[in-house]
Amino acid sequence: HAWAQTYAKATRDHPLPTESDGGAPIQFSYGTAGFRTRAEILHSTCFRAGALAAARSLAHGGQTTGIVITASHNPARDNGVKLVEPNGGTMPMALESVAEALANASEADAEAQIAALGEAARMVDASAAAAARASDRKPRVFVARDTRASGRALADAALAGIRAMGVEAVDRGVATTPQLHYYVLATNTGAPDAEADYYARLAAGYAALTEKDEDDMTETENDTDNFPPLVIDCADGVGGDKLAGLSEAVESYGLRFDLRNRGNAADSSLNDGVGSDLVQKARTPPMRGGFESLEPGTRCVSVDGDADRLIYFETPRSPGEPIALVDGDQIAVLIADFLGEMVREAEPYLTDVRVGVVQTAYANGASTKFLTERLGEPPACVPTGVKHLHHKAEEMDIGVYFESNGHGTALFSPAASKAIEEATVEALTQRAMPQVKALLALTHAQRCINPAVGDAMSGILLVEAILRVRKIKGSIANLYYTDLSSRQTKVVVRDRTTIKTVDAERTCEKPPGLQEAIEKILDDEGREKVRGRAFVRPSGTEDCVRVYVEATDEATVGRVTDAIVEKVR
Ligand code: 16G
Ligand code: ZN
Repeated sequence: HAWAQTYAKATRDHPLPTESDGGAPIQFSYGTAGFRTRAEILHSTCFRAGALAAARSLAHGGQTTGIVITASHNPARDNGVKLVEPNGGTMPMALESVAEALANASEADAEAQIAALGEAARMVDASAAAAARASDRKPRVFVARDTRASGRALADAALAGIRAMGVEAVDRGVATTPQLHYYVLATNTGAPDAEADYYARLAAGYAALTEKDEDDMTETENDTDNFPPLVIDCADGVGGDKLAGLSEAVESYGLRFDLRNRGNAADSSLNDGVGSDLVQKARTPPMRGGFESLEPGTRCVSVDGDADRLIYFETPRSPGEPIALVDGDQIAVLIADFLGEMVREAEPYLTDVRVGVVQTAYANGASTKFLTERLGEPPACVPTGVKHLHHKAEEMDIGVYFESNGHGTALFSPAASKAIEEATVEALTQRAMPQVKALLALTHAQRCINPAVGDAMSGILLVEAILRVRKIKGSIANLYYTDLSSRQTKVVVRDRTTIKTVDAERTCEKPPGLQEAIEKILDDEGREKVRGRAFVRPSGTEDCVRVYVEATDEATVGRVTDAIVEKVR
């Protein structure tokens, strides 16, 4: 390899951490969403991840790839690194073991690192390989980071890793995870990829989707114009600045944001007492940002530390009441229902385009039941982690996927996009105006969505647009169904790897007897009557086991949880 020598020399300047894990070297693993751990031990990993992203650019004939330095919703002291492929997607799972071999090879063993990089530079599917051979692009990697204090130094390590491969490294500065994914996709498809272009694209999609036609205009000064500003908890993270940028782009279309926890206050603290993870799991409003003094029932959004998740909630209707949560499941149903209706209204010009939904086992059973009835078949269920959901949604014409925690988006297959375009032309020729209107809504929705990955910013625009189009001004909690009670519990065990799950994490295959015990606990409660459901799985991001229990009432959920936790310990 042309780069082997320079790389072998450079890697010596980026040694592995000197700390060890009880005598043994620290083992880095490419978890659910990249390498993620305490920031101070990530230096060599970021250098090597930079080299890996460079190898991926080489593999794709010089198409741009990317690196994001972030630990999302995890504490400020952590950091992490994830790779972005030329299509704006996440690193293929088949490369995870290569990435781990690279991250864990000793620095003296440059050979092992070079072997792993060589493998990454070769691993492409046949069509990509052919395109790569035909390409004469100059290889390049974009690097972005969130607002963590450790980010600058780790980004520098990644930039050095890219340059060690003789590949151009572009520092894209501070950005959200979905922004960087978008930049990579945009540049490879010849679209403008500056930050302002990203905002302009989303804002234009929002504007077009919410533009009023004549019928609406004649309504008495449509009061949907007077939506109050949307209150957004930015988790004291990168979303603070970036949502301010988006806000400028959408303001003239009547969408206003009231941004809180922007990371610029004296008491700012990333993800600590704020952010979507807290709001969704603890079902409380953010602890800072003045949420307690909002009007009862105010619609709010919480994003996470790298702004790829969003959760809606409404402040308590009366003192002492909990917030009304609008989690990823409810957001998915809102979006899928809207897109599904547009598809139906576009008939007979649009045919054979179906809207599907992808969930995980954590989806509230009430949402699954609702969708099963609405779609005529159960939504797809896959293991936790965006990569699994995204992958499945790619198989659908229009695939809406969301995790309950707010990661998600809607994907339009190339065939569906083309069918929508063609149907629009046909319907216009026939002057079939209701169908044209529905088809244009599908076109505009695609622009309002980040086409690369789930994105809190584009998610907010899409939801807000749907609410305006549908003239929904009141509460959006439990709009379609009422959530069953549920609880997620964290259990610390000696070795979480002894638990192995199958069937999209819904069944424990190991250790022997655990699944039978769970079944018996549910049966003893009268499973059917209480609509009981429970599962146990090892976390992909923390050293713990997660227990999920759902039933019609809190008391049952509590009893089942206690009984299962006892079996797991
Ligand atoms: C990561 C995943 C998220 C998943 C979570 C589960 C991405 C971008 N993020 O944050 O999708 O819900 O891990 O963590 O894939 P857990 O296994 O610790 O519950
Ligand atoms: Zn995130």
